Amino acid sequence: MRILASDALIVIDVQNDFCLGGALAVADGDAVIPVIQRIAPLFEHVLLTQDWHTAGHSSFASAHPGRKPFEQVEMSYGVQTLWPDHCVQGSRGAEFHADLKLPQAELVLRKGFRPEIDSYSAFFENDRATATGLATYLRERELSRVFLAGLAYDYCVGFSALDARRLGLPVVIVRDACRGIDLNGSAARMEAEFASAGVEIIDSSELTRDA
Ligand code: VGL
Ligand code: ZN
Repeated sequence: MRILASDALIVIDVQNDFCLGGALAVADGDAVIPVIQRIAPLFEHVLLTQDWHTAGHSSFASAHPGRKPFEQVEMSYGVQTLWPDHCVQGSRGAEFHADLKLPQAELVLRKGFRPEIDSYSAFFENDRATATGLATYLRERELSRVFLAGLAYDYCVGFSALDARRLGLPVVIVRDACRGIDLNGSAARMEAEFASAGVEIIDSSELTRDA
């Protein structure tokens, strides 16, 4: 697959808390880093997202007395899974993993900073309506196709992919550059949605730079 000047690689949430030893560690999460380091130079445009929660964020189980991580609660905007405290603004866990070295990244998009609402997707918060600004950013920069890599495959990567499709953007997920949480079948559910939404899934070995 040839990469074009109008393509953006969006690296989702490769932060300490989602990696080995982190507060919400994704199994084998660190394994995405060498793959991302290998493919990033093929892209003219690299963008990063950073999960960036307030202390005591409403997506944290600790903010809901009697509730535990990975349970679900009903919020004003629908069902929300509760997570361990993670990616608190300014914490070490919120920092990008030290082995992720992408100084060429043109944008760091922070999300999940509103105390009352979570944001898995890089495009819309979990009400699926509050915009992060990324859609407008891509449009103004004439970046018309997105490649996704990072963590977690079945949450932030997946929601970003589905929202991009909703916006009419072609989406390619680089599968081996992602790892998932797979909570109660979330990965299979997400993949069924990828299929009906037309999200393309490739292996990093399929990527080649346009000559
Ligand atoms: C994520 C759960 C909570 C992710 C972020 O990056 O996939 N998952 N916050
Ligand atoms: Zn989060």
